Amino acid sequence: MTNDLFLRALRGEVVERPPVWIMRQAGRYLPDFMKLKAKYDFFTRCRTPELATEITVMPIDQIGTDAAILFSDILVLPQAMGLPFEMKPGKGPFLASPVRSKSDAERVYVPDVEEELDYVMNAIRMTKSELNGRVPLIGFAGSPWTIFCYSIEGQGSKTFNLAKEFAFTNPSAAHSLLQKITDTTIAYLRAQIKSGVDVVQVFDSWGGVLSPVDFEIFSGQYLRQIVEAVKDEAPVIVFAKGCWHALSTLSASGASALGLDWTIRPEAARELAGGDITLQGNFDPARLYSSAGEIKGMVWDMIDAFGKDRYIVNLGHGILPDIPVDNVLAFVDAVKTYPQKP
Ligand code: 1CP
Repeated sequence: MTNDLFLRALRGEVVERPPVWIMRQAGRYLPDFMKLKAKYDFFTRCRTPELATEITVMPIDQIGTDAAILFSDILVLPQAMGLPFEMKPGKGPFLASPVRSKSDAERVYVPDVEEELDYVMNAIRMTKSELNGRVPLIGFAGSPWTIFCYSIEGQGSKTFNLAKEFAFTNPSAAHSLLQKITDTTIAYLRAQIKSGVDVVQVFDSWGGVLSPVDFEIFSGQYLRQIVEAVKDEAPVIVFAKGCWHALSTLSASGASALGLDWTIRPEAARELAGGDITLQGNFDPARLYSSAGEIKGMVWDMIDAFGKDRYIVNLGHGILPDIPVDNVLAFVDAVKTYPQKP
């Protein structure tokens, strides 16, 4: 690997500077991505290895991040489990017949992921060959709770109250569905690793809608099953947005790193997560609207606060679609020019 900074930071080694990548870097704001988006619908971009590869490698060539993340979506997994999600342009995921009853949940099945999601594996192999060892490739999946949220709700939501209602009033059906999603996710991440990804990240984008007690019941235990099953095959990063209360339990899960959103101070996150684990984050995505000079100052302060070791610079959530490319370059450049302290 020509640039293995990201892998070394995940192992907790002393590094010359922290690595940087950006959640959702493989889409959204790059003009060349917009051109492909105008030509091909979302799942065509995911299912065509040439397109997924081109989009994945784009930020490596144009932005210079230290890791690539495969262009795909967390919802390809429930699609393979019999939930035919569509992507509505400008709106996001949509499932015409969401899971609303025990019998709906029973119809969801554990597929053969290597067969059903072979296009993901083909995209990984093609991307690895195109990257040619320049930077590591990150594979990913949604957390069982987050996939459950979309499967019940059928679309995005600010609160996911329908998903919570289902979980709280049908706990046994909810747990059997969460377990099927967990089993599929483990097989899926293992298949991604076998196809060549160097690291995997699990996105619990909606763990933060749960109370700390319910998080443990409906999300934490499934996240831990995944980490346990995968950690000996590749480093695992767990990003549980809005779940600072779970940092200490997640830190004991065997994950190599924990992702953080922007609402927590670096010092507090270090204290909650404990000594050895690598932390990743947590620049407010909207702070990329600031000037290049301000971005640089804030990034340097952030690295000072986390410390340059056991740390991966990232945003606290996905990049916003209208961030000017020059500001993204300023963010990455700030990390690369971070002054070494004696
Ligand atoms: O046509 C388009 O381009 C639609 C926009 C888009 C893109 C570029 C969606 C729809 N998904 C993606 C790609 C994607 N999604 C990646 C690829 C890598 C990258 O861009 O860097 C990744 C890692 C995801 C993960 C994802 N999808 C998450 C977890 C991360 C997060 O942001 O919290 C979630 C929650 C989704 C669901 C999803 N897919 C797309 C949208 C608009 C949404 C969110 C819907 C909502 O508001 O709830």
